[in-house]
Amino acid sequence: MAKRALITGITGQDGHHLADLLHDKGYEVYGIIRGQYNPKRTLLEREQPFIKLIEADLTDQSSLVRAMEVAKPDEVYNLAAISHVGYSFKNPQLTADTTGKGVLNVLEAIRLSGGEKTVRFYQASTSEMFGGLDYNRPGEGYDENSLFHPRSPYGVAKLYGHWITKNYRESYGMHASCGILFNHEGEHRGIEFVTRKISNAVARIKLGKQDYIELGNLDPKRDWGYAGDYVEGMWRMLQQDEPGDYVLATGETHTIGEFLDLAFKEIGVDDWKPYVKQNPAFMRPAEVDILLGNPTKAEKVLGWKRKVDFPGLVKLMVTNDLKLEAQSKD
Ligand code: NAP
Ligand code: G4F
Repeated sequence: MAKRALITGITGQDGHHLADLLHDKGYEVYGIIRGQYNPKRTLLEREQPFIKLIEADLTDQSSLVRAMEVAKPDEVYNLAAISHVGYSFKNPQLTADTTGKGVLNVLEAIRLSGGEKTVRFYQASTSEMFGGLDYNRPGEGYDENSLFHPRSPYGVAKLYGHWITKNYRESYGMHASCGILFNHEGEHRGIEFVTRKISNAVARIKLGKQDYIELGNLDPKRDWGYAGDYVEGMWRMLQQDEPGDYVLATGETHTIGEFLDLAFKEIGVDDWKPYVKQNPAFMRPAEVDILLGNPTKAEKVLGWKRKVDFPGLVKLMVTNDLKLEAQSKD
């Protein structure tokens, strides 16, 4: 019998990669889609017709119970969230309801539908929970035992999701695991995130469709990996006999300036400064200055290792956007 997986956040970047991975492994894949008209539905139905879509919303408990009853999953991957840090400052309550309490709604839906002893659960925790402020482990990076100090409504909401998942593991013996994932990017990354915003703008500048790009703070450093590598780690967490928490990261950190260097070099531009303007609108009330992860536990226990390195990631993203922009008229 094929295993069955239910993915929340199916229209997002990680949902796309994870659905492909599970489909390739022979799973029956169910995905939760929200809204009475979701513009991403058509694309999803065209590119990934194997996904069985269920209309539900993370803020509507009854819709999640129904999703559990329809999908009857062996594994639930909770990827849905308000995931943009800047947006979370402007919509903090929506972020708390979705990114925080939404996790509780999924866990309760599993229990209410009788799955607490049989269903395996993955929670999308994040390096944003560390916050960068207490960074005191030079060269080592944050690991599963590091202190949390979230710096945004998003990070705070994710910390609730992280702890309620651990609480359900300890209270009800659920096979519930948290992946503390550092930034991961790629061809399916939303245009609102800095890496894709840059790769898209670089492609448009090369094709004469755009003159410059407006960005916020260029100093922060991130541990950037490739999303396709990270969904493999999510799956491996749920194949363990025991649930647990794992950091997935590359162990390298780079500034946005370094991303710009490599991205513009892809189109033959050595100095990007004439093409970049700073706009305070893209700055945040509080910033996470540096993120660097230590994936030793995941490497040892899960046998997980990232495959795509930083230059490879930038190249992949710019190449993809050059192709897409060459095909589109606007
Ligand atoms: P993403 O592209 O922003 O996708 C977010 C998904 O959540 C979308 O499918 C969105 O659906 C869905 N969603 C939002 N509100 C919802 C609601 N009320 N009910 C149901 N679905 C809802 O995020 P991602 O990059 O794939 O990340 C996946 C998860 O990992 C997120 O939880 C994120 O916070 C976490 N994470 C990401 C990273 C990273 O670097 N990518 C790192 C650590 C953790 P719509 O299409 O309808 O908006
Ligand atoms: O690309 P970002 O928006 O990603 P951020 O804030 O690191 O969050 C992402 O990674 C987290 C894991 O650590 C996830 F949990 C979260 O869901 C999301 O996927 O911003 C990266 C950096 C920030 O320091 C931001 O201030 O880039 C800086 N930045 C500078 N200019 C910008 C811009 N970010 C965006 N989005 N847009 C700009 O114009």
